[in-house]
Amino acid sequence: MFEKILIANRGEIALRVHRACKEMGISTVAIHSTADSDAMHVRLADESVCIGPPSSAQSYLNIPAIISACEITGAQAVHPGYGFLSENARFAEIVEDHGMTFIGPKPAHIRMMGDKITAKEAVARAGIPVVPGSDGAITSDEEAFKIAEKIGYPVLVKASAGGGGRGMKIALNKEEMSFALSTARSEAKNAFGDDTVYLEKYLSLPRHIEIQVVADSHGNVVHLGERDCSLQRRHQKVWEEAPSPALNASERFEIGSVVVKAIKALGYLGVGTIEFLYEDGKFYFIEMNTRLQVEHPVTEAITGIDLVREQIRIASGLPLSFTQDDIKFNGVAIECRINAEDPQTFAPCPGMITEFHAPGGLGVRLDSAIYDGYKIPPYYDSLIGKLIVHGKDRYDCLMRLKRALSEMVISGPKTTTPLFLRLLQNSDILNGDYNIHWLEKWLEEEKSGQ
Ligand code: MV4
Repeated sequence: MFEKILIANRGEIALRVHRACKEMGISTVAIHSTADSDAMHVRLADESVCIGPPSSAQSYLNIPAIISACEITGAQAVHPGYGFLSENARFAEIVEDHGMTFIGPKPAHIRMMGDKITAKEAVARAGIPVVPGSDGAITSDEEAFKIAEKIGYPVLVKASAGGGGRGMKIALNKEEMSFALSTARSEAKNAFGDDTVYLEKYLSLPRHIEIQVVADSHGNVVHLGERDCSLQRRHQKVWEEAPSPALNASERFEIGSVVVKAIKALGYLGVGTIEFLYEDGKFYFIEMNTRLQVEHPVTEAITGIDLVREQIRIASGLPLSFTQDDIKFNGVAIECRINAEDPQTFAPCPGMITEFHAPGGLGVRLDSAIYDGYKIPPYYDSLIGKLIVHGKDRYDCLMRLKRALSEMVISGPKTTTPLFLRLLQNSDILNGDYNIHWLEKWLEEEKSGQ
């Protein structure tokens, strides 16, 4: 087992990883920008290294500076958290080339899943159901027309280098196709330097349901059920829950078995998430994430598995500490992302936290790196905390969520907390009756005073 791990991240996820390390008797190295000298992840770590100025490009994305920090401190492994360098295959390779362990999947798998066409081809071959569409890249308008006629309009043009919704264009009919193709191409070229696009049947009102998997280096693969992440705004998740209100136990078993078989066939290692659109009782693969995800705690709540601990064990060559039969899904968990943003306009609100009181009690977890007097810097993501509540059933969980949100005090910058209290008054939310477009539609209606 590693004796020292460098945590190549900041904020709540750096704390999350630090906590797992400490419980395993591992010492931690924090890295930070000059804007984060007073950050909690720096205060808690056993050692810290300042790696550059505030901008992410010069600090948390600065590979030479991070490798130097590893060498100076003698860290044996690097945990990338989420975001930043977590899905950068080149970074994973460089870490390994310097004789250290990257706590994550093999670079080849990170690269494969980073390209959406390669990812879709690979998972389809491994038996995962995908959205009907083109076999790989679209090379001409004529080819696109042919495929669209076959699968039926509306269709979606997607960028292969994309993900997270960037470079996506819908075509409702043949007349809109050429324009959708050319704008998707030019957006993709601009954003990613790669104008490769592919075509999919457009699913109109699906849910976003993702399956958590864990795979060790001994050939063991286990799924930890699903998370429903349909409540999003501009491709940013806002509320996540497990299990999905839309699935029953046999559907869960069915998709879980398909995914486990595929992950084995792919020879995947580490934690991973397979994202699906779910419509009319059917699953359609869209993307695979090769990192620990923001919303991993809802899965931890209902399974009792510490996902970061498992990541570290897997990276050091140990087997999973459980089998599929050990996994029992217990109750319901919901996560609310607390952002330092105006709850109406979603404009970022950095600044000083003048008062902070964390909610607590049975079934309540707050993952956050804020404290009284902490000044939220303007340079990074606006996520300042995740409130995760767990209850014996969905009703219990919703009541507990309302209680915990009402207890929480964060003064100074505006936060998205009031948004969740309003959502909890909505019958669709209480019934679990929502899809990927529900939240934006509701926000639109609220704004116009309906
Ligand atoms: C889709 C889709 C409908 N049909 N693919 C958006 C981000 C990227 N991960 C995939 N996305 C979508 N792909 C087909 N064939 C609708 C979306 C989509 C979406 C997906 C998940 C969560 C929120 C979303 C919001 C808008 C569109």
